[in-house]
Amino acid sequence: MTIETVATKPFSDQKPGTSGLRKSVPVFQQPHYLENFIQAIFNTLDGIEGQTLVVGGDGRYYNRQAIQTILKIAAANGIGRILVGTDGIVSTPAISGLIRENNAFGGIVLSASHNPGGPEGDFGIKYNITNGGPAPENITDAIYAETKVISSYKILSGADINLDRPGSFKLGTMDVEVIDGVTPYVKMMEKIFDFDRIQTLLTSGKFKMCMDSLHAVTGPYAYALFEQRLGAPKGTVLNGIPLEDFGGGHPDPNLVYAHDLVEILFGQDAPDFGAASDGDGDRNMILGQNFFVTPSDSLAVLTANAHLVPGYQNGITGVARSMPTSAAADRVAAKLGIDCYETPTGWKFFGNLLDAGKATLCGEESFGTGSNHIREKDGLWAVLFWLNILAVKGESVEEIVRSHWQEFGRNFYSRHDYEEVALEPAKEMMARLQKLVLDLKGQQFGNYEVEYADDFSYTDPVDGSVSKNQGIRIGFTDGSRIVFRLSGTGTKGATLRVYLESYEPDASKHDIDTQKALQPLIDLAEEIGQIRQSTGREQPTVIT
Ligand code: VG1
Ligand code: CO
Repeated sequence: MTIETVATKPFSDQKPGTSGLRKSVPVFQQPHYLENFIQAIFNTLDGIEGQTLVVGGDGRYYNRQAIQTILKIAAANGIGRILVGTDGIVSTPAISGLIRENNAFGGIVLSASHNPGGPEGDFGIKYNITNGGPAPENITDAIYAETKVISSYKILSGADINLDRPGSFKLGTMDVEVIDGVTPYVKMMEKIFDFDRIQTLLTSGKFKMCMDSLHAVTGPYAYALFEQRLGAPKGTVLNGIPLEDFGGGHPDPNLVYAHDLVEILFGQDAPDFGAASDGDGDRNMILGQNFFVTPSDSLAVLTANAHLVPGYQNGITGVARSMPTSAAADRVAAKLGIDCYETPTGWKFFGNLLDAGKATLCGEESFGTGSNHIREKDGLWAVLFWLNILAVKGESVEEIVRSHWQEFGRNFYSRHDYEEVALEPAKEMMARLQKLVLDLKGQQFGNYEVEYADDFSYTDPVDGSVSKNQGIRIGFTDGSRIVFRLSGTGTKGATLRVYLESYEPDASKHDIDTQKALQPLIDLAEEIGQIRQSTGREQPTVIT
């Protein structure tokens, strides 16, 4: 085996977004495209020679080929050891756990998460650091700078490694260990949750659950956890076999893309509990019988009930949520007397808070929840957390959420997405809003008075780093909010996200339909944002 040095030219579009570099598969398949980015990662990281890395992906199309290439580039760059999942498949939360347990230097996560897969679908790469979490902006910026000047990469010539089953191999001087990614994850969950109580619930004959893995990465984990370890009947896990194109679906666990599960939970003889996860297993959707739990409410409910879970029974130090996530968790934090942090969108911003012990639980409105057990959001962890609460409380999902609203008030919340709209008008719209917010404070719109308006800027309380331009926030004196931001994970045109929130303390009004309750704010968002004109769309593509 010899090390080749291959001459290359930079690509101008390798800037990582909210969660790594995401592009369509044909873009990644261009000669040198993947190689450049991987070499740029290795060029950027000091002291990586001789170290251990964890590599795995969500199993989507191009996962296997990409892993073989990454292994050969790693070997040529003097990496000491690589742990890679069987078939190259490991969920994002499981990789985060493996990096931590094995004291690895970092990891390479191959996923475009909730974006569709297949030959014309999307692919993605993300670098995770020693704490198991996504690289912070100073590192992703440095990697991007490197991609703009790269002139060569190193690669080992040689045969592919057999990833079909666990085993140990040598690639040049580098050790490659093909490992089972599922068992360590199940063990980690056993340490956090009360498996005995959950098992009693799932085998009682009085409680039925459905877990839809959407033909993505969590299938093997869900079978091992729910059907094997916890005794739920066969058939509990739906779409549990990972497919390269996710069966042609959109592996995004929301009311639109997980519609089969939604139909089951809102149909006749519906199960008591339903859940779904996304392409790489870090997102979750929680449903009760005829009931949808918004991710923002889910974070608040988990925070309020954390003491019921063995892993958090001694209390939690704080909670963190991304800026567009509703303030439901803030109300719980205030009552518990713990800190609540508001960060920009993207899990990488939670890493420092978790490392410093400032936050124990974190969440995003985009169906992401997690804790200090790893440094990624964790879909199945959230499902187990809900099961643990249900097992202890003996109430239904709906009862738990309704009594939560009674106690804390209800934050009506919805996100309107305008997917794949033209880029330039979307950018112009944001530029216009950036100017507009400068003097919105104090202005009156009908019944609403603007309390604050800005382009969100975040100063990390641990390392002092500043992240600007993280989305337009317009907050009103009654606790309502409108947020506008452009997605950093889409791969075609622009995706505009409009986040709407209002607060209702009066329990007699908690039954109003969410879109109706938010209608005045939806109208106001149109008035201020001129969304129709900027997007050329009459309606959002996805409402959650
Ligand atoms: C979206 C979500 C964000 C999430 C990110 C990655 O980003 O809004 O909350 O962290 O996806 O999720 P954006 O920039 O498109 O709004 V995942 O499941 O890719 O790891
Ligand atoms: Co994901």
